[in-house]
Amino acid sequence: MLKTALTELLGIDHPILQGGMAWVATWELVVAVSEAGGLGILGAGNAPGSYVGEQIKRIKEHTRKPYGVNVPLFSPYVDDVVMLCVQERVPVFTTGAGNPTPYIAPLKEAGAVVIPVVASAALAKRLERAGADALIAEGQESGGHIGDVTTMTLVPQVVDTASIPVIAAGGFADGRGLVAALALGAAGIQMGTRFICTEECIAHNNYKQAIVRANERSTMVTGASIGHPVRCIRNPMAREFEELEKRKASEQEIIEFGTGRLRLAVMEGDVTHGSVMAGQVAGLIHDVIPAGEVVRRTVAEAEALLAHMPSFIVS
Ligand code: TUI
Repeated sequence: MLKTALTELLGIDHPILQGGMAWVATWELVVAVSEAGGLGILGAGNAPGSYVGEQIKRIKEHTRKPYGVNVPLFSPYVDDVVMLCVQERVPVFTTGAGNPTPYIAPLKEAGAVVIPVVASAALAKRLERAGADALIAEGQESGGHIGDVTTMTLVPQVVDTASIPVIAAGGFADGRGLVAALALGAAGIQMGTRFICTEECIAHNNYKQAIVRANERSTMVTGASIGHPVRCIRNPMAREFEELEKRKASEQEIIEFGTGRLRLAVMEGDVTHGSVMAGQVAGLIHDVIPAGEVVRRTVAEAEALLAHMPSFIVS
């Protein structure tokens, strides 16, 4: 077992969070990860409160372990989702793609542990002052909406800035990554892409296989020209997106082109016209296994590596 400031803060067995991915991180995956001793996180995405409420109900029916809910701050339903999480006493709340300051106090008053995702040390500092309980420092290797700093450089700079626990995200899929994150001063990791390739994840099998087939150069970033950089697998959709951006199509045209693409890939399995969001770590993922196995494998690898580390020191 690995005990860190994160396992203590959340009351979980292993310092592993499952990213709260829109459309992908539904109650089935959340329950599997939390039951395995990690923290499963529901992805609210752009969904309304009614959907999120139904998902929370299912989670509560299937596990008594801690779990989380993530909301990207550009969702039109942020206020509803936050209110619902307050009412439902959701134990952990994570945010992405923006500054969650106004939501921190109400969530904390309801007893939630609030963990924003940050892509810069500057925002990390501001959010610690605003009352965040921990921070997820996410590098540009991640899938989906990203910042522009690498995980390797962002994590230690956030660690140096903040005195609350830091969780490293972006580029993690195994125990080697977990040990590296601990070495950078993080108290744990969050994995997204790795948890898509699990039996409990409801993403279409075509989506999972696109990740299994990918190598380290299979992803690219779309949407940077309109301020929404999103990392996804390089497919015909992503190339067409790139062409639109190159010929400086209007923001409205680009938004219209991108709308609904993630749902198309995740739910319909259309990995040609859909947006297959995935991190650069996709090339490290070769199988679809139970989510609990991801947690157990990652911890076992990390423990073996850590036990071996003292042998590098010679006197
Ligand atoms: O949120 C994410 N990743 C996401 S959200 C998402 S949903 C979506 N659906 C369809 C199309 C596009 C997106 C897919 N992937 N990750 C967390 C994250 N947050 N990464 C980077 C950031 C971030 C960036 C800037 C956090 C804060 C921030 O602050 C800017 C500011 O306001 O200071």
